[in-house]
Amino acid sequence: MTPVADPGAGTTPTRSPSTRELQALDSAHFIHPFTDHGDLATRGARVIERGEGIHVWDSEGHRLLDAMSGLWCVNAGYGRRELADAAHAQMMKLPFYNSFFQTTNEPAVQLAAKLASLAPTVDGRGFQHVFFSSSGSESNDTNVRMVRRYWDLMGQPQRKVIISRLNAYHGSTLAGASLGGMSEMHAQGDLPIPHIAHIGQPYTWEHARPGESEDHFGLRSARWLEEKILAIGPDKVAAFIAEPVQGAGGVIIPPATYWPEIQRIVNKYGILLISDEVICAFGRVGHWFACERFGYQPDLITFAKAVTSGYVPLGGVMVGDRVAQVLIERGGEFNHGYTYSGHPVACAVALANIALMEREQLPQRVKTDTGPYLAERYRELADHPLVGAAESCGLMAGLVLVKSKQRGDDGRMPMFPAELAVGMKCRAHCFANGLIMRAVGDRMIIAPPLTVTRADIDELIRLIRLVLDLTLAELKDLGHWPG
Ligand code: PXG
Repeated sequence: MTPVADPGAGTTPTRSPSTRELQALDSAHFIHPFTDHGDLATRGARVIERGEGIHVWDSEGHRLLDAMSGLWCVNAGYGRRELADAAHAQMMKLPFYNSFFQTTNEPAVQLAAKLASLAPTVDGRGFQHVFFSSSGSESNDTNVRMVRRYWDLMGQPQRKVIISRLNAYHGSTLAGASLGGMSEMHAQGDLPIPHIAHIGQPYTWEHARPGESEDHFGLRSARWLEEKILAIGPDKVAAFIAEPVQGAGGVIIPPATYWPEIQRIVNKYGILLISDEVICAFGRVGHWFACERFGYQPDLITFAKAVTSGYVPLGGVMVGDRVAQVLIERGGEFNHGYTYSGHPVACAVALANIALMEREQLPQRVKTDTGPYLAERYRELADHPLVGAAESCGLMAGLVLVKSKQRGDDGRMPMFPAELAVGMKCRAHCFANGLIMRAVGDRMIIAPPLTVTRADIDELIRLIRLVLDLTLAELKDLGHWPG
């Protein structure tokens, strides 16, 4: 570890701080996202020190298989020298210049053109333009402003409502958290802001009726959008926003019938469609942009995270021709932008990252090799006594921990009581056994780097089976099994 200044001993670098010292400094000064700091202070934060390939190491020397790609972003894996080289070269040439006041810079221009070439085109309609930000949240704020501006310019300023879904995650700014459908987020700070409405999510496990087919449920849940549009008044609805597969909500994969029906409905009422692909783009589900996989054509696509494989912050909005044409031809100045819109270093890293992904054919590999292989191996986990369902899409996957596989009178497998926090118990076994997996309630989810090999997937499945066994043993010890 690089020597840092000893706290309280002046500014001269002296020695490497111990894990305990870092934890104490962390507790004293660092407010973390989505964290209970009282709780964190009692246990001390885990200090992650370095990464290589699909692994990270903590400050105590433990190696962890990072099956979450950092936070759904390190798609190219850790330790990729060419990304660091691209940042270094660009920093030495031009570390920053803004793109306000009729100026631009080469990496931003090249990246915009590259992204336009990768975006899907259907019936001659595609994405020739990009707006840059530094995160997914900023990008979704941009979407709200852009959608409102579009409808103003179209002479329909009454179209203000953006419809989203419960359990969606669209970021943490006021607009992002409002668009999102997380009730714990809405409970803090008087959210959502006005003109946002929510419908249910297409989560078959939770919301399909007993005996209802996937296809039928897909159509029924898509029609919740039509019902909401009619309830609000079609002339007041501006847009619908959704993740192709809900990520933070627990890797909720919609039935195949869902997205085509959503497309039919937005077309019928002329409302804009925003595909929030902050997690799903850049190869995660086997395509550069996930809407291609699910067969729909959005007007705006939110991206961030894996555009740089998380090496530096960058986000943005792919602006479809329908919206771009109106903004450019009729809009004059759009009074919106960030200091770091089109940051040259972030854009240079993104270009190097996309070149790397093209060279290693990562989206293609996910589509034809590692994605299908993960699906096959992941499904096997459903034979574990704790697993009610195990499903995947590309390289994102979720499994449900259940109390019993015996279906109750309601036709469903019973779940553990929330207070038992079985998902968190399982997550603790993951960390203790060299695996990073996320728990969303009692859904355990993964999204490993796209560089994983079949052998890595075998190792991942072995570790997951191990932590499931350990979780089961703990539940038995606690007297909660059989449920
Ligand atoms: N949209 C989607 C679909 C996301 O997943 C954002 C927007 C916001 O991006 P920024 O860059 O502003 O964080 C995200 C972010 C989790 C988790 O617990 C997921 C995200 C962020 C933090 C935690 O799975 N996704």
